[in-house]
Amino acid sequence: MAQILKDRLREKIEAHRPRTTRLLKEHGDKKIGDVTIAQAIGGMRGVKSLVTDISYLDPFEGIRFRGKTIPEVMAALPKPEGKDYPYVEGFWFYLLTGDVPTKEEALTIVDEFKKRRDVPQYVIDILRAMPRDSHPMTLFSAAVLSMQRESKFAKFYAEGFNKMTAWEPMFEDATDLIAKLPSVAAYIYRMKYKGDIHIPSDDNLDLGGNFAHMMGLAEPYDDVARMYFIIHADHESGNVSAHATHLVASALSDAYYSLSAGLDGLAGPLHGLANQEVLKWIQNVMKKMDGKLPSEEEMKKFVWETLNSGQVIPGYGHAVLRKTDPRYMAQREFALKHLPDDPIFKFVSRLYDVVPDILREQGKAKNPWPNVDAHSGVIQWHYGLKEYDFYTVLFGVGRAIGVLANITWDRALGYPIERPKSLTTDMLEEAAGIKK
Ligand code: CMX
Repeated sequence: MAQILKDRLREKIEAHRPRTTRLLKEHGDKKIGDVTIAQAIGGMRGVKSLVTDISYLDPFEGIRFRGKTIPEVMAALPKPEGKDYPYVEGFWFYLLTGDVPTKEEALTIVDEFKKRRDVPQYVIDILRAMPRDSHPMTLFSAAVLSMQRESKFAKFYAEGFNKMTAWEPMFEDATDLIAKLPSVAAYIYRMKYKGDIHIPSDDNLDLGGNFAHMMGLAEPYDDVARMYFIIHADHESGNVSAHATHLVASALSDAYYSLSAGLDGLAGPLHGLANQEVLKWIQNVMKKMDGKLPSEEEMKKFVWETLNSGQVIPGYGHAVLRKTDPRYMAQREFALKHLPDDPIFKFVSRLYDVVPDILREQGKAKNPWPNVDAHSGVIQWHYGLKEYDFYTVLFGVGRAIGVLANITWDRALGYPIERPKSLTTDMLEEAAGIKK
């Protein structure tokens, strides 16, 4: 058991519960916003109706994890010797508790994950039985769902549910899942793209290092993995993957059912799948240009062609952000340091030069700036991970950390089953005064 983390988490939960109880009992009728007809029809954009303390997304500043920006998180958390990015295991500790772990504490979680990372044989059998041309996200989500029989929460519920301690088996399931996901992802990758030749995990390595090793990718890919999983972990709870995970968990479904649902949402092209779409788009342009970097004028032409054909520019725009995504900037800084001359990086930079002005000129997108997905493929491609339909799985491994921290806390605070209210179009027309 991850005892240090579990004990710390218990302290935090016990200190936090009275805050939620008091808000509900004494201030439950205070308003935090009104809902407009546009919000009801338009995907509930901006409706304040979710609570999470794991991260907060400011439209202009971007994400803060437990109050810290991405650069602050990277600077504060303990790192493996000689590495630029922190232990993912320490980040899990931090997201759950809000406390920056010592290196010793982070290493306890490293050890804990090592004990839990083996994937049951039946999961491998299921993956092997699925058509080899299934999308990697389908394989990934199916693998997560297939492990549901391992759920400690489901067992706990079947044996008699206790609301006060329900977070404990949820935490156990979450820990099991985060430990296993890199092994599942690497298995899918090697099965699908690397001749079905697999690399066993190395017990001397942390999660990021071992993932790079199992993927067969050399240093500094270990640091790429650490950075990538951390920056993708959480983006408040209203985005599709986080919200889907939270929604399913609210029915007292366990972490396996919930995460699988979240991953299914992540696989949509307007959400996590955009990272593969960006690379696909760039490859198309590269083919048309015979590998040559387009001039600004030529690039503008390609962007307009995409818009005029009714498609979105993948990697640009956001439902909440109104400036360049700090997750984009974190990757851009990495690229400037490690791969400034990479031809695809130059493509991505040229896009950054032209797309915001074009989207402004088109006048539709509320945010013309790049999001995380505009940059993530370049670094993967540079280090040899060129199978871009795998990129969303990498996003999924990272996203799991945030959404599983969230649903552990959902259980701790006893959040109820989610059930917003629907209205009919007639009712909206009545509210608008169009119809009596
Ligand atoms: N290219 C072209 N048009 C865009 C656009 C883009 N990148 N972003 C938004 N628009 C359009 C929308 O399609 C919408 O058009 P309609 O009025 O014709 O329906 C209009 O601008 C208004 O949209 P919005 O309010 O600015 O954006 P939403 O909150 O509705 O959607 C998002 C947000 C991310 C889905 C959208 O910006 C988009 O489709 N971007 C491209 C896909 C992408 O990069 N997704 C990844 C987001 C990050 C992640 O979750 O991983």
